[in-house]
Amino acid sequence: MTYEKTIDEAAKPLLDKAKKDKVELVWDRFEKQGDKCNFGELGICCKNCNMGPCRLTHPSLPIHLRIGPFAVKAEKGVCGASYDTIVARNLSRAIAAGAAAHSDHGREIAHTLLLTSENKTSGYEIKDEKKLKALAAEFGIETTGKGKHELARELALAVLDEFGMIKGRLQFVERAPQARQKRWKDLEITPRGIDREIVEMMHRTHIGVDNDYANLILQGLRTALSDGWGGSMVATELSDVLFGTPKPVISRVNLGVLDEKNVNIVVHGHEPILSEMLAEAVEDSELVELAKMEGATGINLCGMCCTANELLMRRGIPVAGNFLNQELAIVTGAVEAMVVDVQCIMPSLGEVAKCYHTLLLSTSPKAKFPNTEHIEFDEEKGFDIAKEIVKRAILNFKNRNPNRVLIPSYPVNMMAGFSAEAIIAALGGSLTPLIESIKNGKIRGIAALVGCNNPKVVQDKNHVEMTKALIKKDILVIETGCSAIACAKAGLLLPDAADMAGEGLKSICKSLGIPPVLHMGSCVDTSRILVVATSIANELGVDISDLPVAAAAPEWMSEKAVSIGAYAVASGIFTLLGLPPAIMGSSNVVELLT
Ligand code: BF8
Repeated sequence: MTYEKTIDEAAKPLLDKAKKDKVELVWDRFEKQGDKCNFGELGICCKNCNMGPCRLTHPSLPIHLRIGPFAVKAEKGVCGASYDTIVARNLSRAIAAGAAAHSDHGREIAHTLLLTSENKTSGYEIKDEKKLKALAAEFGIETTGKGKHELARELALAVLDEFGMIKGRLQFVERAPQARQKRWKDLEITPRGIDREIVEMMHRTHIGVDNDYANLILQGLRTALSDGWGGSMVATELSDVLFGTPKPVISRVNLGVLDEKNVNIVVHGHEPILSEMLAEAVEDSELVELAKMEGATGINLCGMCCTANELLMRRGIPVAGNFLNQELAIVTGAVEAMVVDVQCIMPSLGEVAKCYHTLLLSTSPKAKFPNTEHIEFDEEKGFDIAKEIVKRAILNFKNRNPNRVLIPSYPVNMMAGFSAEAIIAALGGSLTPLIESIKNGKIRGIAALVGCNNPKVVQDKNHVEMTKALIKKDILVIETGCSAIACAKAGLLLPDAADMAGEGLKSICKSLGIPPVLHMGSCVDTSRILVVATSIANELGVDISDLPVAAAAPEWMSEKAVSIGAYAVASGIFTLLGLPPAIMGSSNVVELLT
């Protein structure tokens, strides 16, 4: 392969090892795809009914697709759908899929809270009672004289109600600045119910329903808002109630966190329901003893992708990597078990695991994978199932072939755990010092970097280069998801990284002992960024769009990132995408979105 694949130094030796071990990786499959489909890239291919698939001609298509025997001459789909309709429908469906992923995650957390309040779970407890009370009050629940389980039950039921549409608007919408709420109301895009917006989006994009591109995009924005101010915000807030609100923690990152002497378990995916129980199970004294009896020093749990972020933020558990590192973790030959739940898990992992001794375990009834053993997770027996998984990993230690192990030996240190509450605490109890620093020019603004890796670009390079350029210009950077992991690997999540910042930002970071790049959590925790932006706007009595706040997804690839981008725009945040979405086939849609 001729192109550079990654700037992650720990990943590079494993690319060579994969080649030697004859393991096909994401970059190999990317190359095999060859040139991308021109119609797909422009967003002018429609598969929404069986009169198609339809493709439209376009001036930017290569000549052989416009002239000659294979030319596509149609300027409308069979049903009459125009460029604008097809592009808007495709984009809106991507938003709906991304919003569904985040929101279903939120539903699972709410359901776990409900079961916990009814003493029907094993291993879970309510860790942040202060937040439980505050949220209950926000939902209009009488809190006096009620125990935590009673309150948790009422809150969980109220939140589960947000998925339908009995109230007619989401509770957290009221957190937004008044001017923003008015804008949504005027445009008739105030989200009414989490599931409702997603279902309506799917309905409208069925053949012969909504064919007006602007109307489709407006519903796309309402669907995205039901994610940012609904499903994702629910996931974050209730996870904090159950598992604790993050505070600053020190940890380590990159594939070097795998340990040659320990049983290595990598938990990969998104929902903390599973990973939190695994984190408890690896501390079980009988299991630690068993690991020693099997010849290991102990058990090393580490995370991959957003599950990693969840465990890191609340427990300081080390992070093995971000999206494009997942196959390479297995290529180390040192992973006894990789345990997955939902989202961003490559279906290739089973094939990769077959080349080594790694036990690949799926756990969600929603997500099964080829060449993977399924151990279904169930909150009602959460701790027992987690112990069973850890035991299986320990018993697999003897199957590791030391001659096939390669662990890069240099993990990077990092500081994470910056929830909105932790940022306020770091500032001494209020956002005023941050606002004053922006007013007096020491900090020139805030940039939120989010989203994925994508083999279309060199892994982590856009995230890291953009972050370095921003902090140098005295712009505070806040990050979530794979973006935060990318910058952590590059050493930017350390207080010492302030030396790379401009003088103003550097002086603030040094005085507070914080990095110039703040890790705010997993992808659903991008809702924390909305909370911070809203708090600043409300304190100043302005709209979010009046603030020097911008967002970017420099290496995005998932539909969840499309939903995040859309809710950032609809929330009034100037937003940049590092790679173009498939909208260039409609100049009207491009103009509307930009
Ligand atoms: O939800 S940043 S690759 S891991 S989609 Fe996935 Fe993208 Fe990573 Fe987390 Ni978010």
